Amino acid sequence: MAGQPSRSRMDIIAPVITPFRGGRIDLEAYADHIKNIVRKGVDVVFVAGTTGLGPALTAEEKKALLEAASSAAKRVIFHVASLRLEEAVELAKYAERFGVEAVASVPPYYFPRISERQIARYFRDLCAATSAPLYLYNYPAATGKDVGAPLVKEIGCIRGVKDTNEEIAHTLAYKRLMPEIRVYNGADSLIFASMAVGLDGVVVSAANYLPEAVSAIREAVAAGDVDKARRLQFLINEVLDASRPLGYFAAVYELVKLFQGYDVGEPRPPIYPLEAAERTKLAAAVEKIKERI
Ligand code: FW2
Repeated sequence: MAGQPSRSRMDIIAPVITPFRGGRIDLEAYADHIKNIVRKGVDVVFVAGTTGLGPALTAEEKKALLEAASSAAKRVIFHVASLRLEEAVELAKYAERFGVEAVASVPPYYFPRISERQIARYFRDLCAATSAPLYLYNYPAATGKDVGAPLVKEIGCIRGVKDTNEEIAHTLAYKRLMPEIRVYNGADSLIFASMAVGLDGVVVSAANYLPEAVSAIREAVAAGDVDKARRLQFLINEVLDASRPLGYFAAVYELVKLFQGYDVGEPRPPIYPLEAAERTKLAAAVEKIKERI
């Protein structure tokens, strides 16, 4: 297995963006981007998550990303969710050959009124399909389903949770009911809070464009420097305020360019790239933030 999770410090997990050029993935840019953010404090990369536009990728594209990520980082989590169980199972099995730290999945999404029994069955089927630990990716705002702590406990085979949720109490409930599993929060606005309450770490898009700041928040929390950690968190919040109205997942590509100084391609429609006027507006906001980082 590639790298066991460190118990002694909180993990910074980057849901890595998927760089496209002319509709095709640029795997070299992907691997170079991963190497840069790992150098700057990222511990684990999350492949084909939301920021990576996972639900809009083919199975072959996800496999290619996993291979590139595994060559660039020691610790990898692979998001395998698919509305075709057969495909999710195939990806979960495929992940074994790369010694991933975990495979993760959102619950079956889009369809309203899927029962708790059906959600539990989906996760148990995935657990049975792979020897890799299975993590729940809970993102109710995106999937329309909240798989809370009691259901995870009942499912029984889930070894970690990434909860993209701005309610920290919701995330803490997993830890309270199941202290033995890894619990991460996925909200960019809660990096400081997640670390301060002793979660196992964070899974945040900001680790793509400001890995140094996310890492500095972790160091400040460890040193008890609450003022510094909160100041950095608020600067990230300013980035969110400037970029969310433009379409956050497209804006992340520009933010990497603006903060890290290199081109990581663009998203693929229907996640349309920012237009020129939007890029100019974002660049002006980032200039002001950069002065204070
Ligand atoms: C992913 C994440 C992080 C996001 C969050 C979006 O897969 O992209 O949920 O940073 O703002 O886990």
